[in-house]
Amino acid sequence: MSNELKSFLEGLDGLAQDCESRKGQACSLKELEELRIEFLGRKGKLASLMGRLGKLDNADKPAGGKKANEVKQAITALIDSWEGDLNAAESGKALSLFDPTMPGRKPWAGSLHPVTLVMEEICSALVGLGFDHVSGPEVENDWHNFEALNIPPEHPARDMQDTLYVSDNIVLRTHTSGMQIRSMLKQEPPLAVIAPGKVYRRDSDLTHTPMFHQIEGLLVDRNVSMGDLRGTLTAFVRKIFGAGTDVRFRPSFFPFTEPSAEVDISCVMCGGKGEAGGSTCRVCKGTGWVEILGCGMVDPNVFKAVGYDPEQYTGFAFGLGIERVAMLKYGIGDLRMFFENDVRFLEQFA
Ligand code: 2NL
Repeated sequence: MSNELKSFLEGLDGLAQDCESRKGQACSLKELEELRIEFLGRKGKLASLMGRLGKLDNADKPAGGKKANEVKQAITALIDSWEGDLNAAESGKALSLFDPTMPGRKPWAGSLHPVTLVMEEICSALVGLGFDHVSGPEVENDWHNFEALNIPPEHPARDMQDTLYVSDNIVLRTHTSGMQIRSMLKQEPPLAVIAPGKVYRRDSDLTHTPMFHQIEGLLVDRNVSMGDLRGTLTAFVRKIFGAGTDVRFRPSFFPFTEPSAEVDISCVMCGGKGEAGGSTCRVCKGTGWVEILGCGMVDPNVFKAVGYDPEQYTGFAFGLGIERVAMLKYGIGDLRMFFENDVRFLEQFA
């Protein structure tokens, strides 16, 4: 073997060893590509060695060319295998961020507000008793909110202290009665409607909020009596608070009903005993009763305002606060809970 060939073959072996010694040096695919160019590129280390192949004796060329091919393939195979390793490492890194065995995150589903839940329950109980659901504006004029309801101009309910005025003649409705006044203006008896919604009062302390929810009911026909009122409301509260609920009617006063009454039910907390666990019941304060709604026979003056003949028709009406019912039903002690919208409170009603 000629010295030229020997030195050429040694050069090729050296190149292969050089490449092998670079194992682990390329830490990214970009660095590996630079390594590939260094060894196999057009102006790379193998290419510059190959310049010496043409200067060998013709007899030595086949052996030199064969070796050069082998070394080229060995280097290519080496770099290809490192590329495989790098790719595996990269995807391993990605997998460690997303452990596919982790349980999925539960989507957050909203739930209805307790005031909405109670409102819907009360409405469907009354619709079940035959009442129609009506709606109307929260910004109301003086006539619908006061005048038609037998609340005269000098009545204290009209005082700026109690009512939120938009202008001289326009208020934020202080009760939902305006909707029922509209129902009566629109149609002749018989009529049975419920009017639920937000109402506004100029009042804000521990037990009052400037906005709260109310539902009122109104039934008008010939020969409607106080007995119809008692029977309807007793059936209604037993639907909401349970069949075992005791009911009592106490005389009261509202400008729009005569006679008027307030309805108490046996205490939802102590069952009417007045004490729970050896101490005075905090819900009924020991009386065994809690007030739940106000009601009465529609005052003839209200009928006159809407053009109904009070000699032909009689009717009953009632009203109740939704937040109050929700507090009793769910044992909530603080009115402010309904308006803070703390999810830890709200999600209990899911
Ligand atoms: C209460 C008491 C009440 C009415 C509301 C009414 C409506 C018309 C005619 C007559 Cl159109 N009355 N509504 C009657 C009695 C009581 O509400 O304590 N509400 C929270």
